[in-house]
Amino acid sequence: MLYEIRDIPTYKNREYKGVIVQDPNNLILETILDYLKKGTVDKTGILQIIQNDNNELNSYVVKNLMSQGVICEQDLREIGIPDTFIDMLNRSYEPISFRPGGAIDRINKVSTEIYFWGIPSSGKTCAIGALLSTLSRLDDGRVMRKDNDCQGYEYMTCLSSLFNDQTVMTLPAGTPVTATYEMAFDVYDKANLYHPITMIDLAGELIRCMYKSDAQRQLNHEEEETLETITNLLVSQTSKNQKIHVFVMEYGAEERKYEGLPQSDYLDGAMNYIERTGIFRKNTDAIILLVTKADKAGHDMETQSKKIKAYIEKYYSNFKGALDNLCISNEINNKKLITLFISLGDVCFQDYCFFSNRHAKNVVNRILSQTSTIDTSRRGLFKSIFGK
Ligand SMILES: Nc1nc2c(ncn2[C@@H]2O[C@H](COP(=O)(O)OP(=O)(O)OP(=O)(O)O)[C@@H](O)[C@H]2O)c(=O)[nH]1
Ligand SMILES: [Mg+2]
Repeated sequence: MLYEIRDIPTYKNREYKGVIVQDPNNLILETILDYLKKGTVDKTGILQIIQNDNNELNSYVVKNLMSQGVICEQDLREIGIPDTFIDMLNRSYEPISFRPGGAIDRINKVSTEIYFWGIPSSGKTCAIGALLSTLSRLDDGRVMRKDNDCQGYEYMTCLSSLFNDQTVMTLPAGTPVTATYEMAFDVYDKANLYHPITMIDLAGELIRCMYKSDAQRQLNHEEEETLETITNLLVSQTSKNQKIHVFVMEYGAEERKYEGLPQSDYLDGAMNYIERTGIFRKNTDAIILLVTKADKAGHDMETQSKKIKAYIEKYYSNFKGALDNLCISNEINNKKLITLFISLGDVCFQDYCFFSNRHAKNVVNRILSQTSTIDTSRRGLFKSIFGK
């Protein structure tokens, strides 16, 4: 049963047993109720699934199982679900959806552009939220200033305030395929020295479009348009900006398949697609392999680090090897791929999170060490004009 439920796509409008699923939440719920009726699974079985992985079922399904009398609060308590998360089930919070941003045809800000690539639900938006939240609350004298005229200003502001250290909150919903958000800001090291940065959050569906395009499969009109937009952004002659590409890899998703293919095939597809645009050749400052959901690899960072290293070695050595080669052949970051990992803290029922910025702090510092700075002091201007 567990396998069958995992098989149902957890994102909208996808195929399941040859049918396009409009509402996967409901499909999962219906499947469980059907199994209960047939006796294929019982209450203990359901609780075991939740106990084995608190994120196997999402808040919608758990809430409905409760309202239908299949399980109750006490059952959840007994299998170790903290009260903070059980309390959330009693409130009517839905995952937050953002309005799709308007089209972006170019990045106007002179800045380091940071792109986040990864399959749907791999944790890109959450990772960006954790990074933005950390950046906006730096407590070491550095200050972040958001550009209020960028296309994704509202998105950036909402995301960074959503992730608040040591509080429980509801995570955002998936990014629609046509939505690309541009978030521009500066991080001031000192009054006159700052890092201008633009982060670009892409829908995971886009990576599927890249794969499909590579495999010469039919794209629908919406997909074609979105893919064209992003390709234009990447190859746009108007932007001479340096770029950082973050390949987001979800820990523990090696078996999850999208339209019959695993994460690695889509990541390969995206990498090949970007490589074909020629963008890696000259203006890439760094390629980062960011492993998300590190909490699934243990509690302390040392264990996580070890397990993640072994995980990449076991399931993604080809993909990592290809990224290593890109760094070597294009002389990116002294020919070195950067591998990092991140976790939001404690996540439960897929939608609730008790956020901690422990991991995000490391990632922020590493990213800032890779981005160029602008020095507007008199000495700095002198240096930039005369190169001394
Ligand atoms: N356990 C755990 N789960 C996480 C973490 N980060 C994200 N998730 C889960 O992954 C889900 C998807 O995260 P998103 O950030 O929306 O994924 P995305 O890559 O932006 O997905 P698309 O927008 O569809 O491409 C969240 O709703 C959480 O359930 C984490 O650090 N730990
Ligand atoms: Mg997203």
